[in-house]
Amino acid sequence: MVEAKLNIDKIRKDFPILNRKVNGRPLVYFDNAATSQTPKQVIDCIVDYYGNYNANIHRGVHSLSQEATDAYEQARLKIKKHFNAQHSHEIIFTSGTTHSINLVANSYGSLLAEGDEVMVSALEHHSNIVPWQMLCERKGLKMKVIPMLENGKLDLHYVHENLTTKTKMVFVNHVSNALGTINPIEEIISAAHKVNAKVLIDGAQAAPHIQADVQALDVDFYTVSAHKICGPTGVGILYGKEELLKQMPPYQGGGEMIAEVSFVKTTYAGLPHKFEAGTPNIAGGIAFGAALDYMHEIGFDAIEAYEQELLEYATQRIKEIEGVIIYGPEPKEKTAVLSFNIEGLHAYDLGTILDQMGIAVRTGHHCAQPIMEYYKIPGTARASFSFYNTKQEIDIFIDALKKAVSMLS
Ligand code: C6P
Repeated sequence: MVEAKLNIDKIRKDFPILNRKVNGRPLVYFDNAATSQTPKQVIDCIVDYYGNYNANIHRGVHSLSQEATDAYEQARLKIKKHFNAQHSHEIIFTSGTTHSINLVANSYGSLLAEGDEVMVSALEHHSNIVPWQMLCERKGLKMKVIPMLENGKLDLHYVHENLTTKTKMVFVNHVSNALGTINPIEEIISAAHKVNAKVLIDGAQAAPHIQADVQALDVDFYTVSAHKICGPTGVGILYGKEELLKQMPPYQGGGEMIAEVSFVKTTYAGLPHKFEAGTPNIAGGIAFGAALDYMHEIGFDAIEAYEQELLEYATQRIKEIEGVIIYGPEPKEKTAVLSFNIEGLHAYDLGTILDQMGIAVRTGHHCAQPIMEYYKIPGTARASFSFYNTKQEIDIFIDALKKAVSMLS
């Protein structure tokens, strides 16, 4: 059994926060899609950086600066290897997915012209909608929206029927944060490339569960936030194909992104530095590498299989509750996200009562309002599982949910 393979007891000991109580009850943390918890290996890495070699990078000849630079660039290499990028300079450090998408929308977006079209999916997080809307307003572009279906999947007919030579970019998430839907990005990328459109895949929700291979996918841009994959907040990456990143103008100006500066003319550094203005989140970048090491030690295949077991178990158990409505596709077609409502009750009230019992879930629109609009609901309760969760925790959650329902009915 996969559960035994993972050695959950040992894994849970790596996460100090899982020992704490919330409102007098042992913490049951089911808000992993918002941010994952941090293992002590990653916490230790941050403490080690600040305690032993804190210095600015790419700047000093002194030893500390060189140690910090080496560690930061080692992390970039680990990330390159993890996503199977062809070159490490295709990995741009950012503050997270939101920053990565804004970078592409502003930089690659500046190469688009009035009358061009872009295509976005109805399943997106606001981070993959708003920067493009802002671009469309600025440049006079037309935005087409791939509709969603009742089952929480995308209407792929729309993609095939509406991609034209006018379409310059397509943006879709690998996995929906609100529903967990795993989108058929291979098919979308290949269809977009047939009309020469570039594709940005928002990998924020996929990264903790699925190891994406950017070369096999032939994706143009892929974005990730470290904090959803056992790393710290405030750091992430943009993967971009070298040929595209080279064509793109810098997004932000400042230190480190230049070759030479004068008041007559400034020239820019090569990749990846052209897109990394200012002092970055050095400890964060190094810790992102440590988080990937940690996840690989456990193994992405084992993680995915175990989380799938948790999802199937939770889905089956929650159906014991009368009036439960589950949103999104069947467990096999999504990551470990259970988005639900209970007829006649507000998700917010459920979340508040669950919190009183030590259980953390997210409630609301999950920064994906178009999905809520489609279902004509203000929001859902979302329980999202990680490899350090257990079936026993799901039992606690279901019991608590039953109590909450009887209190609110
Ligand atoms: N979703 C959630 O609870 P940042 O904030 O930049 O790290 O990630 C933004 C983001 C972009 N795309 C997707 C698919 C996401 O899920 C998120 C973050 C969190 O669902 C917080 S809103």
